[in-house]
Amino acid sequence: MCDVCGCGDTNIVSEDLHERILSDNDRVAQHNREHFTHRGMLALNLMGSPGAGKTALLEATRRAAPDLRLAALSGDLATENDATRLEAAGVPARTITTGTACHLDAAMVHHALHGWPEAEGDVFVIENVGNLVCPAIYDLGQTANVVALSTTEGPDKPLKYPVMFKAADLVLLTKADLLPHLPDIDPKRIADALARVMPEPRMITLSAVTGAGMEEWVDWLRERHTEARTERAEGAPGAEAVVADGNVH
Ligand SMILES: Nc1nc2c(ncn2[C@@H]2O[C@H](COP(=O)(O)OP(=O)(O)OP(=O)(O)O)[C@@H](O)[C@H]2O)c(=O)[nH]1
Ligand SMILES: [Mg+2]
Repeated sequence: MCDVCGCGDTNIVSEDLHERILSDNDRVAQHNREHFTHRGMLALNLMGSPGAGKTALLEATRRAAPDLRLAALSGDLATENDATRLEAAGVPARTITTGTACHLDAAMVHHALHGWPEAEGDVFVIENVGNLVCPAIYDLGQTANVVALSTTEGPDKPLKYPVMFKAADLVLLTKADLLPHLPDIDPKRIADALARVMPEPRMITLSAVTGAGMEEWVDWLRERHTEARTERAEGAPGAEAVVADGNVH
């Protein structure tokens, strides 16, 4: 739960008020979505536990697909470490500093886009705050949700944190290079658990260290980016609603 919004604690924020916060959030999220759609960008909400390997995944994606134009917004409570790492890896990146908030919301992303009008890319990744609960509840205007789950977290996580995995379009089982050292972890058990919570289960096992599995992930990105571009070309609802200069307002 955050000190900022009191999410999850009905003593601080009543259910009615929480509903209102979410509906205000959805309105701004839709506005962000129009911004991404208008530009033909694939916008991803990348979520997962602290240390699941989200930033390392983006660094490895840059290495695996240098032609794919990536840009990232990294949500972080207190540092700019992730954006600094990504910039060093060649990925244009900015930080959203959340202070005590345990998730990003649509207004934070909207504000960050205002401060970064030149943000471009084929794939725009919003790396959410490391947390397996609250980030899944707040729509940011993304095209798809991607959840990084590392091999060391254990196979029960999809069942223990169903809200996160129910919302996932794709789960990346990260740190596959550690599997030989984890005799109790069977990726098939993780896939079975995901099949019980994800509406359309899809898991890619990969390693940012060895590069194993990265090709399948990059193929997924390219396919989804082609869909995003097609949506723009066909004039998806909302695409024309963004003002003529193409910036978010
Ligand atoms: N062995 C191994 N280690 C990895 C891999 N990916 C990430 N790591 C390590 O895991 C640690 C956390 O990685 P990060 O990329 O910072 O994780 P994160 O999810 O971005 O973390 P937060 O942003 O703090 O939530 C680092 O020490 C990485 O080097 C991997 O594929 N294999
Ligand atoms: Mg990170």
